[in-house]
Amino acid sequence: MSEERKAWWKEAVVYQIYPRSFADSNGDGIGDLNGITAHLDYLKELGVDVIWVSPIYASPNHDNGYDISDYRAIMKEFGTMADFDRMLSEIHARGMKLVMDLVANHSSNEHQWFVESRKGRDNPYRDYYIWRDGVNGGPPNNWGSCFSGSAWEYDEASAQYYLHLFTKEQPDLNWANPKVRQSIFEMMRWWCDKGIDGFRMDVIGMIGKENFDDGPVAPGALYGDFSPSCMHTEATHRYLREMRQEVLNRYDLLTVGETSGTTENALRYENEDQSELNMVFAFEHNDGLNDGTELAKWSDHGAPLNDVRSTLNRWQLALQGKAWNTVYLGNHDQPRQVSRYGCDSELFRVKSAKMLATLIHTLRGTPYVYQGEELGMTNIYFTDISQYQDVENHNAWKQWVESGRVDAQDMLRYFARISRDNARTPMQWNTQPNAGFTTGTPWLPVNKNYLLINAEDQMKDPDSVYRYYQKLIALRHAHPVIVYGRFVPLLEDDPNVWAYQRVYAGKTLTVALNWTGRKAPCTLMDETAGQELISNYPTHQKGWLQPYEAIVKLS
Ligand code: TEU
Ligand code: CA
Repeated sequence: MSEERKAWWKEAVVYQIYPRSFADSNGDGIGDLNGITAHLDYLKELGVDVIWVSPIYASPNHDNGYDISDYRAIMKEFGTMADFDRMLSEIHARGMKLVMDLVANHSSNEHQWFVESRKGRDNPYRDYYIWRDGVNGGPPNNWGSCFSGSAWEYDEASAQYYLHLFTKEQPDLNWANPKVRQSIFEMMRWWCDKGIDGFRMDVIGMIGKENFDDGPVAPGALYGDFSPSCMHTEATHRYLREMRQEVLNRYDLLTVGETSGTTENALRYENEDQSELNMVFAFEHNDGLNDGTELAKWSDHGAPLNDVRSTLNRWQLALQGKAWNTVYLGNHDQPRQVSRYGCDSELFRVKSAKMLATLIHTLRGTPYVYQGEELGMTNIYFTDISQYQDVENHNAWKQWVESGRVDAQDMLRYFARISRDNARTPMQWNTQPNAGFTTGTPWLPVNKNYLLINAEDQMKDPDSVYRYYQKLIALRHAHPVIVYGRFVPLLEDDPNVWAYQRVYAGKTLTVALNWTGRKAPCTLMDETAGQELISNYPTHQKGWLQPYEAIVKLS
């Protein structure tokens, strides 16, 4: 196998900031850019190389900034362009880089393009969006939106429907129109010329709509699946190659696509010839855990070792030597990783958070750390629908509970397990009121466990989850085998232990992780020679891995 090509974005660790929940500098309860700037030393000390900031553009916030009304303006609540410029220069001054979120499959319905487009069939911006006539008094086809309901919204004035794969306030842009592509590319160059270092591309695998045929209807589903017409189409690949020519090739960027899909899909976006993107986010280990029906996300499904390991090992092997992986368990769309994959009870929270950290920092690929994960922050476990802010929960509640299709208590249990709001509660900085996130009223409540879990305490404690992340990140920077090593799975059938090696330039890294809260029989590490690089236990037991124990050795 050929040796990995070197690149700064392979060696980097990325830290994701969800700005609304990171740090509020002016007491309005909403995180902002000056709040980020004020905490850059914290991130520098953690050791991360790149900050990916979720959308900070002007937005009416139907989907917390993933509905953009002006791509060249900063959201009022987050500050001003001057604040942005200062944040960027302070990030660069510390030797870190900034990746922006590019949300261009859709805009906000308040974007000037859509305001124009909606004015009528003859408007010059009509074709910036996807308008169709209805069929038999109903929508143009049977597609459902990702956030419940039909993917089509009827517009009385022009007697046509427009497409929205997310909320109706997020109309899909018409990438088939060259003017749309030029407008987006021009905007991207504008940000690159300001000095940003990359893009995380929101649902980029959906930009090319191939046709508008009805989609297959899964058992129990209310709508058809748009995927065959909208996901990973040839058109999408054409647009991305054009984007590469028109924008990406002109700068030295980190590009990561949010695409979902299979390893085969991924290999088309991210290839070593770099004709499209550097890497993509896989969804299979997260969203693939459910049973594939429309209600899928709303279930009691757990995260057994066998499912997660077989999926991630397969992704490791499929991309090896051909493309680059992302490695992540949590983000702003997923619940807290320690609650989902580890154990958030006091007994095992710290141990399991460190075990999961070991996994994401030692698999092959660029690790993505989601804010608060480095503290072992947990789900919030709301108990009432009124506590949720996320539009996804409210829409699902209407579609399934208010219609009598799903029991309210069941749905609340599913939400508590998987709702996106679990990861969106404010960052826990210290033991001050509201965990030091704000002096006002936070837009989403702070998790009550902040007296136990907060940054200030953890920075003082050499044994904290934060210090463990810091050590893992430093190890990545010190040992090329962690970045460039070939992935070799071990003990693939072990019921408790996830183990693998990484091999590079005469060095071997061996990793063993007990995925369970029980002692697990395991002799691998006893038999492995070499220096221990990191572990979440001070001592080991011969023949066993202790609950959630993680050991990494270098030989
Ligand atoms: O998410 C796209 C997406 O398909 C999922 O992550 C989805 O939000 C989630 O699984 C719902 O169950 C991106 C953004 O990350 C997300 O925050 C936005 O809401 C969405 O696109 C629309 O822009
Ligand atoms: Ca604020």
